[in-house]
Amino acid sequence: MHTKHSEHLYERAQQFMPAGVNSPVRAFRAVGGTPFYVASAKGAVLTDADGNRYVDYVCSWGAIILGHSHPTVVDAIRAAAARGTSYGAPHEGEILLAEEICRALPWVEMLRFVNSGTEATMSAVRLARAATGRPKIVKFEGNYHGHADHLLAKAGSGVATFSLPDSAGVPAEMTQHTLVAPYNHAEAVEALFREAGDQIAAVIVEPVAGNMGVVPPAPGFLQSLREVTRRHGALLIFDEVMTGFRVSRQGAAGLYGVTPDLICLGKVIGGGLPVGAYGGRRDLMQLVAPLGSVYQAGTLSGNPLAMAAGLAVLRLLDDARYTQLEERCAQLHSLLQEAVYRAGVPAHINRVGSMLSVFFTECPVTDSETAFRTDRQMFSRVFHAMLRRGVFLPPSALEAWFVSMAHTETHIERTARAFAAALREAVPG
Ligand code: HOZ
Repeated sequence: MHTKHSEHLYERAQQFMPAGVNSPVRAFRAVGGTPFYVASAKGAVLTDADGNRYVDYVCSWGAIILGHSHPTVVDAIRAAAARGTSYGAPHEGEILLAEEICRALPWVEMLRFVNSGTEATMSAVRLARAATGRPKIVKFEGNYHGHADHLLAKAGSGVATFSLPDSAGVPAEMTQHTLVAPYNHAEAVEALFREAGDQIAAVIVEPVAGNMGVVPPAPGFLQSLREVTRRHGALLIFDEVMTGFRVSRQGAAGLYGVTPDLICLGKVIGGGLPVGAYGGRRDLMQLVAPLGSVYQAGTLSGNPLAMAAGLAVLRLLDDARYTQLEERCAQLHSLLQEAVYRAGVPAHINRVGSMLSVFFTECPVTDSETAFRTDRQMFSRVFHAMLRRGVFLPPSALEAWFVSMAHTETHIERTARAFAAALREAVPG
């Protein structure tokens, strides 16, 4: 396997960008080795600068659901670009995407487009604080809501991957109003509300955790959050940046039948272009400037290319496609399960729809404590053994694998064969 060109690009990149990347996990520090540099992507396959091809389970961290370079999406972006790449003024494309999202998620009565998931969660929290007149928020250990100061407390994703306490540069005052509970522990949330209920503006949660690997909500957990927030006059915010339009057309809220007050979206709704959105109840969204006094703005918000790409994707996401995706992922799940069983390797596979994680551990993974106790060195060995066999997994044990609608049975079977061989190679001794 030739890696000369990627290695050279990595050398160059490190001179100009920290660790040669624009987002930490991409640098492979959690698994070791040198990241490859992507030359192109089509369907389920990435091609690197040396011409190596990989079946892709990163899928732009979930943003790519139809597969890379889907012709309808590429045409939509091309057509939009010909009409101008950014206006800083309203345009019909924003309305079309907003209508499509609100039709699919009826509890989203109004929304505001932003440029990333980080902006969406940051703005939703500001709105919740303004609506309730309360300062505190509750978040969960191992949930990651982007890199806003007040949300970097016991965060998942890169923060957890590198075992960072949180982040340098965040004064303690910034997180003084952030209360943290263990994920899936409803009684811990009750206790926080008993202590400070009249100070809590909102509970923000990944309804399916995807940033400590995939951890599904325990039965009744989301319902309990709905109930406790209502009882105390606080808001419930679902961070569905990963799960929105991915775990079902109605995201996790639809899948589990729990309606939040506010929702944060990103990834899939931008069709692979930078986008985010926050939305929900009309009375809350009417507090956003210029209707209300909650200030939030952005030059590239509602960008015409991102709107066009997102709309093209959402219009193609019909029930038949979700059913097929579910079948593919169930097939992948059972083949991976069979491989770990045959290899006699202790492992637990968590899956919700097209998000899954293989944890090398004896115990079921239900929260950050159990996720952080898994064998990450084993994961790193499997990661590299898979890479050598042409399969690209997320370069961290604490991230989700994403499957797209372009993954065929052949890709899945090939992945399973590579996984079985990778396990044989990775088991010590
Ligand atoms: N922390 C992001 C996934 N949970 C990774 C984003 C990226 O590297 O693109």
